[in-house]
Amino acid sequence: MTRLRVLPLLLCAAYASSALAAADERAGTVWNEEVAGDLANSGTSPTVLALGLGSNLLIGRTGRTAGVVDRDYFSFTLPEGWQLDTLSVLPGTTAVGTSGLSFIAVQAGSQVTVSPTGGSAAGLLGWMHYGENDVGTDILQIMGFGGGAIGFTGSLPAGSYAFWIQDTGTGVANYRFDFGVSAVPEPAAGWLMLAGAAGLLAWRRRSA
Ligand SMILES: [Ca+2]
Repeated sequence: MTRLRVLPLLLCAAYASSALAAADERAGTVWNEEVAGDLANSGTSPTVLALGLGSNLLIGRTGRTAGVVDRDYFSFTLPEGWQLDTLSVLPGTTAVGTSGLSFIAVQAGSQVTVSPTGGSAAGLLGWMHYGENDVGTDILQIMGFGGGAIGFTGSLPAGSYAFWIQDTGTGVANYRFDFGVSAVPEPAAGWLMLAGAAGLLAWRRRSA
């Protein structure tokens, strides 16, 4: 009887510890324009970023100075077994112009080929207008509902993605984003969890 009680608990503990180990791999700051310089201004040759599992901070600025809009383009590739779960707007994010909103978009692949002045979202995976009111919000799913875009729901799976950020208002708009990347639960871990849950259920039935 003792073995039956302990086994499911051990299985659950094993699953929990593997999940915690994955969460511990926090990547930190992936790009800070103040330190690393301005992100690429061209969608077809974006700055290539290397994201890690966990938190990936992106700090930069856009806006219009002396009549020139500073557009920021970057891309990254999520290897097999990884996914992008969240895109959080962090404190320090500001927008300029009359709308008080900046623009962020994502296109599948390693380039943004959609024209920044074309006025059409066709070809984009998703987009959104964000501002100070979105601080503390995970906007990934909202981007997936961007009108005129291909759209997506849930996490973005393994693959390459190119992002485009801009604020065409006059002045400097700061942005701070956190890209939350996780490892897709391995089938083995899933089976382990199911086995643990089944064992627990059997144990509770026996107890009752
Ligand atoms: Ca910039």
